[in-house]
Amino acid sequence: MHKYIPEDIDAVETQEWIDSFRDVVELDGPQRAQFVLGKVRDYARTNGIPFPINAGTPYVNTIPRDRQPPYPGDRAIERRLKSYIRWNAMALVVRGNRRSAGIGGHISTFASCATLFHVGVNHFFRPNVKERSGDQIFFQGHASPGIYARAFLQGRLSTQQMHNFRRELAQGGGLSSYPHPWLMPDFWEFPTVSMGLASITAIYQARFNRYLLNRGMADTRPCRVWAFLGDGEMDEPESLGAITLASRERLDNLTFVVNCNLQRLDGPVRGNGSVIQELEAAFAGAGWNVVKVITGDDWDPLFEADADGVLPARMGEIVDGQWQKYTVEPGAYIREHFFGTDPRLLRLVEHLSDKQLEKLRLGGHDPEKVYSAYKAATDHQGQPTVILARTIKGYGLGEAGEGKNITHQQKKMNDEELRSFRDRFDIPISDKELETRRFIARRRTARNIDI
Ligand SMILES: Cc1ncc(C[n+]2csc(CCOP(=O)(O)OP(=O)(O)O)c2C)c(N)n1
Repeated sequence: MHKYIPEDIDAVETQEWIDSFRDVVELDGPQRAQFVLGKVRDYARTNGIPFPINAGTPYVNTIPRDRQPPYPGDRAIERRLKSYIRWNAMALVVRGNRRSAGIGGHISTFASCATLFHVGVNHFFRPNVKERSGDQIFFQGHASPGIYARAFLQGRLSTQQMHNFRRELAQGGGLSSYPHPWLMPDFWEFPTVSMGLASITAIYQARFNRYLLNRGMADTRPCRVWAFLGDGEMDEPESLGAITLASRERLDNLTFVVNCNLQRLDGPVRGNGSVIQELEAAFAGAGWNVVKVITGDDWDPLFEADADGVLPARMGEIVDGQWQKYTVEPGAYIREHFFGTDPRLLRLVEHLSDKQLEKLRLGGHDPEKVYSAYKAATDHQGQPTVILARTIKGYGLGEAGEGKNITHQQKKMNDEELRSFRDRFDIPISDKELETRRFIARRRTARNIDI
């Protein structure tokens, strides 16, 4: 970002270099081209010409559309279930705070990582069964309402427990604020909410699994360790403190998923920079396999129509504070300020309405992009993988906080905000029922509704 780019003092010579390089690619293939470029770089370095290490790649998806595997699930059913879980997670916090203001809880973190979580549970995470050990998952601590919401829909938690979120000692039992096996031994496997714990513990867990295997003590081959982490959380010293250990030990049984909503507790993670590019450089430099999931399927046709490569270049210019601004502004603003800097960019979106521009989906909210990244991570051998997924904090909350600085602390929603949340995710709750902020349950009970 904002690197110093010297002026091109001889454009003809520059073009000749590019033409020769293209010839090598076309005639001898990409491997030979990489080899030649490597030789030029080595020549520069051994002759004292500074050649900075650059672990960054353009600000686009690592996996292009034509390399995406087919999605194995039923998107419509999955979306329906995910929407109900979104609703229950929101209702858990909002109801709690109506009963007792200040009881706390977080809506926006799970709202941002719901798709990251659901693609995992629907297609990747394997439970412990008699014949083999299962996967070990470190959940992003502030997303706990979403995990409870799913367990409730499955019938694993009672309505009473849901009513008593953050009131474990209340009559009938309750739910702890955050993941902790000491507080809820039959539910949580790992404590995570003190930020930085999940990352370093996940690395040592993956390493310990290898230790058990290598000494013939347990067959841990089927176990994969997944850690869901916040982008702000990556600033804790423990988060990056052991990442070279993971690559040195070739822990390909380990996947990090960083929920890059670009926000932390009360503001941007990197207002004037790019946290995704920074993390990519840190992890790639430490020897990890890095998979970036930046844009969703709405963007694919734009990239494909962009013959001059102006779109990736423009994306690379935008700092995170500005991305956040696009999240809270209407489509007309995005057209003027993002696409409006070059007529070629404007032409790419002339067929889209302002509303469509506003809704251009990001990668971390697109199940197919997320599935591709998880598949690439689980297939990859010899290195741990980090997935950097671009999301929006408070996704779906609209005026109640989507992408706003206050969203982390949002615990209340008025009737109007609830109505738009319900409509956006097609939740089967009538206007009358909105008032009660009911949970959606598997079976009809006195206080909940059926699905
Ligand atoms: C060690 C530690 N310091 C501070 C906090 C308080 N805290 C809770 S959430 C949060 C911000 C989380 O930001 P991020 O990791 O980006 O996750 P997000 O909720 O935005 O997805 C902070 C600072 C904490 N939980 N742990």
